[in-house]
Amino acid sequence: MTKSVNAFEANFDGLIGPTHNYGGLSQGNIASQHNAAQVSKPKEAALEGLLKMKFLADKGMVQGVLPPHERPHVPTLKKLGFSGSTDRDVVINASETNPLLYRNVCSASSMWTANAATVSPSADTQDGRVHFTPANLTAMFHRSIEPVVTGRMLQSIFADETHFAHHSHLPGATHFGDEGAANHNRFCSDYGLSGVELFVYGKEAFVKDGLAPKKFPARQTYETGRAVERLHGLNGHRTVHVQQNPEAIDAGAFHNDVVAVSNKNVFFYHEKAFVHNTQMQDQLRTAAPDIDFHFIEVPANRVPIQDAIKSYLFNSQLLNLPGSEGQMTLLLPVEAKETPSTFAYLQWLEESNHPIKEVSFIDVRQSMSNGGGPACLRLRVVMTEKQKASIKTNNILTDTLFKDLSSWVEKHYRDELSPEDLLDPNLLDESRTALDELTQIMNIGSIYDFQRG
Ligand code: SUG
Repeated sequence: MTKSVNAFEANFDGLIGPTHNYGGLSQGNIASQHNAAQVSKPKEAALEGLLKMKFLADKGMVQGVLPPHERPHVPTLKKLGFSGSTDRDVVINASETNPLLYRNVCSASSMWTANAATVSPSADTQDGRVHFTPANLTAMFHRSIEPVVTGRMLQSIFADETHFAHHSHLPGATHFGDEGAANHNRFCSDYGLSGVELFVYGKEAFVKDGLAPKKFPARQTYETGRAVERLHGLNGHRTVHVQQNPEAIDAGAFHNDVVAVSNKNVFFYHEKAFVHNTQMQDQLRTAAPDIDFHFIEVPANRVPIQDAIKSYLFNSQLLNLPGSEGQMTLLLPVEAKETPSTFAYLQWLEESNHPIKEVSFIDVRQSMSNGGGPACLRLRVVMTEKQKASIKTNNILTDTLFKDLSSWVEKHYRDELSPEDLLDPNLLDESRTALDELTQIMNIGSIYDFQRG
């Protein structure tokens, strides 16, 4: 067995941006479709997100923060031929010409950092570095404009090349559709030991008439997982690729993390999550005989798939809180408490003989109304103390950073945004002023296009 180094899981949450709104942009995401054109509350949303981060930091978890992206995104508008003598004119031109298109470049969707990238810890990679591949997010236009800036941010934070390796996002069309860590699980006995990485895909891109959802898009392909496996230098024997159940995608599980969540040796998932559940278990056990897997499969007759999706039971964080002696905590959205079948299941789970010994609930309703639960809001980065110490930017949450970010939100964010408010060109300057100040708070350098001229 390989030697374990002392490693831990850090969670990097996306700070919710000043243009948080309900654009109705994501086909196949029930909440996004259902809440289209509702009035959003950007300040409340960002403060909810910060409180979630603080909750975990106070429990002793290493909690990181990823800054929001610049929105409205003028460089995209310019690439699409919108012009004007100033950026404000470009924004006015685009919002008047095509308000629907304009809404796409205003989305604060970078908050869901589970989709920012796929991350492989150093214990799994050939060169012993942590590898990052930003997700191309090709399935949805409003998200496809994220990867370049995401890559820039990750490179600024995880800058030390002796510890971290960065790849470009995958090229091409939806054939290499990549939604990042939302379709990726890593199992291990201990964070510092070699793990097994599980890539979940919705369809195979280069197979004719393969199994695929009928109603909603399969955002991630098999070929994508294989490409990331190669790029990250993963051991092929300790990498598994399985297909998500098309039925789950058609019911609204647009990412696998809507129906499954893992931590260390534990996999908590819905009966309808995969095409072949038993085969998935066998593949994992064969790939990593050293890991004592613990599977918790939630039967559909106790929690119907629709309830799992509505409540986001699985879009929770499964955590080993420091000092918990190997027992796990599940941090869920409050909606899971309000849905009778999921609440009853959770009460049973806490009493039963499973490693999940505690359930906690957190209010992230502003994000949930766009289909983003606690797990969507975080990117897991397993790292060592040495790797963490190499981070020189101010991205790890402390009491001071929490206070600074909360005051920053209070100062710059609007209380409400209606679909009409989104067309207000003043939002451009408001956001830029806020983000410029944020890069100073975080000491992260000029990551935004508007700062680079
Ligand atoms: O990609 N919603 C996001 C939600 C992402 C959730 N992430 C994970 N499951 N990991 C999406 O569909 C809605 C935007 C809008 O409609 O305004 C949106 O992009």
